[in-house]
Amino acid sequence: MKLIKVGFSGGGLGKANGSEVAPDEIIKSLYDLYSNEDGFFNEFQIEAVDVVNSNIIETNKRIFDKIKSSNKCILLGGDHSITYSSFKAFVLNHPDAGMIIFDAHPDCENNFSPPTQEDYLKVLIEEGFLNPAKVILIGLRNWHENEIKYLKEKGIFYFNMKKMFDLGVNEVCSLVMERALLWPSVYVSVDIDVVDPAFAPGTGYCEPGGLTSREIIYFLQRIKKMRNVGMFDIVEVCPKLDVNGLTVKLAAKLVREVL
Ligand SMILES: [Mn+2]
Repeated sequence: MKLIKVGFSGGGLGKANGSEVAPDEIIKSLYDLYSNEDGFFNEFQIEAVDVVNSNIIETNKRIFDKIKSSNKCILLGGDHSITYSSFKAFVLNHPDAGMIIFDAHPDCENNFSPPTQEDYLKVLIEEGFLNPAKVILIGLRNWHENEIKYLKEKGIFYFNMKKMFDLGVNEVCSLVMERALLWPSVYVSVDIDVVDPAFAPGTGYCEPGGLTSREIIYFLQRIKKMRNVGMFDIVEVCPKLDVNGLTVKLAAKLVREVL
């Protein structure tokens, strides 16, 4: 599969500064993982979007053009704003696509144009690129009042961490897959802050009480087997905030498992 580096932190409101080097760091770590847990060494090719960190509009355009002409691929961010243009290009080639999103936050804060890392999801919905009935959010545990109102108003399906703990990861994963298998195609977005900072401290918005490393690996190992998954992104890794490279290594492991 193709890995596309998008080392862009300009949509990050300052909190993602440093995430522009994450794609290279993750790929370096990826070479230390000889196979996935099923024992396969799946090949990958590396490409990059030539980002302009001071210009979000130009960068969005370049992301869009790159993804538009790409088949199944994994995008390595960068801050979460990159998912905006990436999904827009994906849905152009995959009409009525839905999104499975792992994130500690709903990212539905404002309706900024171009969107930042805090509102890319709301803007995709408001601009009509994404049907809110085809969104599943997993791992939420910190939100603004207006965000939870928005989720409810739009009928967006979500599993916060409380519900996840009640139901168990296995059951939640089955429910997610049952629902998403009805969509024509699926874009999977992983904001690394869905993982507990004990396992993934290298990110701008640490939120205690998240998934363990094993739980996110479990989810992705099952979800990648869905026939309609067309694309993954992994965002918000910030190497300069990392501890012993744990977050970078986890991101590399997730890439290895979904390749
Ligand atoms: Mn996010």
